[in-house]
Amino acid sequence: MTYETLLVEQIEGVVEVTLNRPEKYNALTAQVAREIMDVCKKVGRDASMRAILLTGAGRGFCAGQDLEEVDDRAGDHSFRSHLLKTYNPMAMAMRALEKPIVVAVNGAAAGAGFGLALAGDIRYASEHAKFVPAFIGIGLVPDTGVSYWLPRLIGAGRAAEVLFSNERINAQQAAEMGLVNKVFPADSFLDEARSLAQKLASGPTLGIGLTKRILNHSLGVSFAEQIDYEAYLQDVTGHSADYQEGVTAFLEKRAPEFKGM
Ligand code: T3D
Repeated sequence: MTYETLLVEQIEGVVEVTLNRPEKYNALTAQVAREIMDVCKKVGRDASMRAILLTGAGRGFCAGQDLEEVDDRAGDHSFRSHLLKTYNPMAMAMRALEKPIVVAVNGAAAGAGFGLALAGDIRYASEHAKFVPAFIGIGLVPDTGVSYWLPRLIGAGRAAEVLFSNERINAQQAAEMGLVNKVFPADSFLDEARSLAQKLASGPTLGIGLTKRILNHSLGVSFAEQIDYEAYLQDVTGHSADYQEGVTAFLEKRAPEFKGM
């Protein structure tokens, strides 16, 4: 797969996506958003692609909107329309993809780049990672789902504090708050993230994908609706080859070989 702004490589079942504008801290443009959406579409359609690993080239993970690219902020520029065409569908494509997305946060994740990191499922951080809201620093409200995930991950009061004050969060603080799952030394963190992505890719990826769907569903419904939805999807996974293999392997006391179907 060839892209202008991304490096994309399939390694066994994992599609490794590297944001590749290092001189700009991998700042976002409409093209980057389009390319991420395209990767999600391809991965969604290809059974051999069972997980995504997303990271950034160079020192930054993603600095949010490329502030040098927007040339008509005054006048008729519609910020709303820009988001509806770019970062909203990008974040939706990542959430809707029923395959796991591991985000390896190598450096600064700012503004919409913070949202990009939060749109993945599991975040591993290098000790050099930092999360920078950035929006209020330039007088904007959050976008790309930051105002959705932040209160859910760190609590409403803490989210208000971080977003109002544009507080920079370092890797250790991010782990303590639950923004990232784990922090590793810079020289080993990518291997750790790769190893997690490979492990997920060789797991029961139908079940993982539907678990992602079930978690998404839980965010907007009552307890009664959620357990009803669990029962519905349990029926789907219960009739899968992976379920048969999982139970057979357990009874035969061997490791299961999941196919993701
Ligand atoms: O405006 C609209 O269209 C609305 C869209 C909104 C969506 C958003 O994402 S709003 C938020 C936009 N992002 C920001 O405001 C972040 C701005 N950048 C920073 O705050 C810092 O650069 C970082 C926290 C990301 C990193 O800090 P640090 O100290 O590690 O690095 P640095 O020296 O500030 O930046 C390194 C280089 O990246 C530098 O280039 P240079 O001087 O080496 O040539 C810097 O200009 C460049 N860079 C960083 N962020 C951006 C950027 N270039 C373009 N756009 C950026 N957003």
